[in-house]
Amino acid sequence: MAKTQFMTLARHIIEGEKRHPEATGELSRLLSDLSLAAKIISLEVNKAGLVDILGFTGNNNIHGEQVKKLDMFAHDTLIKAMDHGGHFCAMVSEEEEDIIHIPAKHKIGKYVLLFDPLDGSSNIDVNISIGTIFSIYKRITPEGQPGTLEDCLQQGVNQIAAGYIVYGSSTILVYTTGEGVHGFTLDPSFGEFLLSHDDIKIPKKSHFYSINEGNYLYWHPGLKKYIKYLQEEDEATERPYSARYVGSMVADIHRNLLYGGIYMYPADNHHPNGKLRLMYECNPMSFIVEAAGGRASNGKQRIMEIQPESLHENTPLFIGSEEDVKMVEEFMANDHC
Ligand code: P6P
Repeated sequence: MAKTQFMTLARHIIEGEKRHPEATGELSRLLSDLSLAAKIISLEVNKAGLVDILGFTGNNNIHGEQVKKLDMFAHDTLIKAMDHGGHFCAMVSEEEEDIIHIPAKHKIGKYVLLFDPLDGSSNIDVNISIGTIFSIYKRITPEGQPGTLEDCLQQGVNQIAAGYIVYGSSTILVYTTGEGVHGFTLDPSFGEFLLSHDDIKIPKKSHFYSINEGNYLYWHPGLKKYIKYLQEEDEATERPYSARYVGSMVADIHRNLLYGGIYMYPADNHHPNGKLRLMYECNPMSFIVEAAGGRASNGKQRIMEIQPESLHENTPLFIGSEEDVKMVEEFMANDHC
């Protein structure tokens, strides 16, 4: 694709679809609708400190976590932006226990959207980057009727598109349809996402690692040995690695995507299946990282090959530079517990 100035997200998606004669153009419309929601959320996130939407709603989400107003704003904004375009038969959000069905007055579409409206929201009040994550599948049940759990609980390998928006020093939307990973930076002066990171490739090996070392005592012995290995001095293997942990997975993985690195949220004594959610956090981020040449597993199995059993199930996650993820898998395999 010719690299031109002012390559907008909409144009990039359309040009990508031109390579597929069978494309209906629906995916480009769907992703454009999603980018509108991202602009609205970005506006609120970037002025959260100035208006009274900080602090807790006093409500808890289904995971018992206190919900910040901005979480619900992002959740509501995404639903309002996506429920009437005729794209979807069902949606799933971290903030909603059950499937979100399309209102009867709207056309039922052939896709399923799963999303985490605002990941890392505990960082909102301290001005640390947070993000929206989305995952898109084609339905597998007959068209024309409401989507079902079967449509939503598909393996990650079935995703047709995935992406995230990171609200940081700038707002960047990164997406993949499986043909490369592309980043677009929002120009707030005229409200367009412009291509800024074309065809991102994650370095095969890195010298950054991201993990909450406060949980060290609870880790698998092999993981303990791996982290200690990273902290040893060896110039040839660029050790010691640098520790980078934002407390916001989207921010950590975005950095690792560009610079190389491994992000880990393992199972531990407090989180027997890890903390992160398979369907709307780990699968989409895995689709993106693998499309950029990286690797994503639960320590033993490719994330995108896990057969989901429930909408909000957790999974351990090791994701990033291919050689780094392979190495931590080896350390844990060699130290059975
Ligand atoms: P901990 C945010 O709540 C999140 O889901 C990820 O974005 C982040 O990396 C992780 O949890 C932080 O969890 O237990 O290290 O505070």
